[in-house]
Amino acid sequence: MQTSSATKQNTFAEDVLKGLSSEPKFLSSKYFYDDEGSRLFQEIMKLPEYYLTRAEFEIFETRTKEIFKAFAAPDNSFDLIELGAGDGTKTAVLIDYFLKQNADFTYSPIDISQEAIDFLTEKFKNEFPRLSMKAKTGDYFRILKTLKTESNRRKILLFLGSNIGNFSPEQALEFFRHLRGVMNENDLLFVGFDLQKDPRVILNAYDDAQGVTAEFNLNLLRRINRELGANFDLEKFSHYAIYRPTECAARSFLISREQQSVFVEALNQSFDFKAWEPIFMEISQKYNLEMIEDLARESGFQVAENFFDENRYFVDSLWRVS
Ligand code: AVI
Repeated sequence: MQTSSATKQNTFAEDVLKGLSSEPKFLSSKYFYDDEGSRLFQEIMKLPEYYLTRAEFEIFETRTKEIFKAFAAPDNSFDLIELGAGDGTKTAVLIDYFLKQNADFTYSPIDISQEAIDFLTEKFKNEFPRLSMKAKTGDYFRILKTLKTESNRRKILLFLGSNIGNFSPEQALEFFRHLRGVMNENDLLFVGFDLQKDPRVILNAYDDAQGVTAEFNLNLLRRINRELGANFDLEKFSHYAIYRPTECAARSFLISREQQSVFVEALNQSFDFKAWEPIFMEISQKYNLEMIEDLARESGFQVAENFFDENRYFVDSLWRVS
C-alpha cells in the first residue's frame, strides 16, 4: 500500500504533468508553500509594497471590539475555526481580546500542513495558556463535516489574508457553496478580501523591487527539481506580473527566456518551451463590494457587516447564512 506522502507526491507529479502539457502552460500556486516557499511568503508579508497583511492587521487592531460584538452575540459563546491558519499573527489579536472579555470560546486552526499546525499550537499554548484549542490537520470540508455535529454552539469560520484571491471567481463561488453545505443556520463566515484600488499599487505588490516575489515563484521550479527530479535552469526563467483592471485580477507568470527543453524524471518526460513562452503561476483576484455581495448571495450567504482599514485597501466581510 502507498504511504500518504507517496500519494501526495503522485498528485504533485500528476498536477505538474497536466500543467506543463497544457496550452498555455500553468503550475498551481498551492504548491508554492514548501519550507522555503513558506519562508519567502513570510518575507513578502513584510515588504513595503505588500500592503495586504498590514491592512488586515490594522482592521483587527482597530476594530477588535466591534468584531468581538458581532462574533459573541447573542450569548458570548462560540467556536472559532480558522481555515488555513498560517502563523496566526492576526488571529492572536482577536484571541487576546476575546480572552480578556472572558468569552466562552474554543479556537480550532485547520491547515493541510502538520508543521504549520504544530508551530501554531506551540506558540499559542505559550502565549495564551487559558485558550481552549483544538487544532486539526487535513481537508477543510471533511473536518468541517465532523465539526458540524460535534458541537451545537455557533461556529465562526475565518478565511483570512485574501486567500480567497488565489481562487478564480468560479472556484471561489464553488468553495463558498461547499462551505455553506457544512455550516448550520446560526454560523458565521468571516472572509478577508483584497479590494480594487490604484492598479499601480496592486501591481507593485506582486512585482516588488527586491525581487522576493520573483524568488517565491521561481522556488516552485526549484521544488519540482528537488522533488520530481527535474532540471529546470532557474536562470532561464524570469518572473512577470500583470494586473488587469477589467478583470480585477493580478496574475504572475514565469517566462522562458529562450527555447529550451526540461526533463522531469518522475514523469520520465521532457517538456519543450518556446522562447518567451509563459507558465501561468498564480491569480490574485481583487474585489469590489458589489462583487462580494454577489458572491455571498450566489453561495447562500448575506453580508452582515464589513470591516475596512483606513485606506479601504482591504475588507474583512462577515457573512451570515441566508
Ligand atoms: C496567499 N496569497 C493571498 C498571496 C496573494 O497575495 O495572492 C500569495 C502571494 N503571491 C505573491 N505574493 C503573495
